[in-house]
Amino acid sequence: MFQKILIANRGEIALRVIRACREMGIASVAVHSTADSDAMHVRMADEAICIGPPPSAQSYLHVPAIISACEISGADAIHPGYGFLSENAAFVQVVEDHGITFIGPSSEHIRMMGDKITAKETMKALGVPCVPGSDGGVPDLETASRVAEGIGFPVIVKATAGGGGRGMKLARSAEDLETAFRTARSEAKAAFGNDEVYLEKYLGAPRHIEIQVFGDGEGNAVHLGERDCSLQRRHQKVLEEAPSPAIDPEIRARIGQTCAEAVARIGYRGAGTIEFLYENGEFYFIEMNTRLQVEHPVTEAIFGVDLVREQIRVAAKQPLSFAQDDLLLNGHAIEVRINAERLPNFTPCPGTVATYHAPGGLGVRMDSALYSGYRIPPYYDSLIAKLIVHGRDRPEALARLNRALGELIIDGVDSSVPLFRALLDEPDILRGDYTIHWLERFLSQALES
Ligand code: MV4
Repeated sequence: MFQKILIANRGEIALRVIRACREMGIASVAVHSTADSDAMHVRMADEAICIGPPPSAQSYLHVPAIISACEISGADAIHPGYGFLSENAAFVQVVEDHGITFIGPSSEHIRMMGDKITAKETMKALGVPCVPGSDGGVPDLETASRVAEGIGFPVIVKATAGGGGRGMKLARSAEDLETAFRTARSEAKAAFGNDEVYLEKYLGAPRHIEIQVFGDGEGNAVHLGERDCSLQRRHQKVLEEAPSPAIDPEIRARIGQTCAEAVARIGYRGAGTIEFLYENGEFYFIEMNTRLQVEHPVTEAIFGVDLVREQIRVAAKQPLSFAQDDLLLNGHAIEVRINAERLPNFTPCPGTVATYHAPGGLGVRMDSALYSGYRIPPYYDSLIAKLIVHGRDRPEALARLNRALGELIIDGVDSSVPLFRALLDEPDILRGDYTIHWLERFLSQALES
């Protein structure tokens, strides 16, 4: 097992990893920018090293600084958290070239899933159901037209280097295709330096359902059910829950087994998330994320596992501490992402938190790096807390969320908490009746009235 792990991240996810290290008897090293000298992850880790000025490109994304911090501290492994360098295959290669273990999948698997065309071809060959569309890349408008006529409009043009909603263009009919194709290509070229695009049938009102998988890198893998992440605004998730209100145990077992078998067959190591659109009872693969996700705590709550501990175990070549049959789904969990943002426009709202008081009690987990008097720097993501509630069933989890939001105090900065209180008044939310378009529609109606 590792002696010392460096955490190449900040905020609540850095604390999450430090906590797992401490329970495993592993020393932790925080890295931080000069803007984060007073951050909680710096205080909570066993050691801390300043790696650069505030901009991420010169600190949390600066590979030589992070490798140097590893060598200075003598850390034998790096946990990347989410975001930043977590899905950067070139970084993983550099880490391994320095004899340091990257806590995550191989650089080959990260690269494979980072290219969305390769990811889709791989998943299709492994028997994972995919959205109907082009076979691989679409080189020109003529090919795009032929593929679109074959699958029928509407179609969506996606950048192979994109993902997470970046580099997508919708064509509702044949008249839209030329513009969609050309703008998708030129935007992809500008954003990613890669203009390769592919085509898919556009699904009108799906849910976003993702399957949590975990591989040991030796050809064994399990699934931990799904999370429903349909409630999003501008491709930012707002509320996630597990299990999905739309999925029953038979459907879960079937898609879960398909996903676990797929990652087992490629020898995948660590935590992974296979994203699907789910419409009319069918799953359609869209992307795979090769990292721990922000919303992993809802899965931890219903399965009673520690996913970060498992990541560390398999990185150290230890076996998974559970088999598929050990994983029993218990109850219901909901996470809300609390951002330092001002409604109704979600304007980032950094500043000083005068008073912070976290909710507690049965079935309540607050993952946050906040404290009273903390100055939220303006340079990074606006996520300041994740509130995760667990109950025996969905109504109990909803009641607990409402109760916990009532206990929470964040004074001094605006936050997205009022949005969650409003959501808990919506019959559709209480019934679990929503698609990927529900939240944007709700917000535009709220602004009208
Ligand atoms: C789609 C789609 C409809 N049809 N693909 C957006 C993020 C990226 N991961 C994939 N996305 C979509 N792909 C097809 N063939 C609709 C979306 C989409 C979406 C997906 C998940 C959650 C929220 C979304 C909001 C708008 C569009």
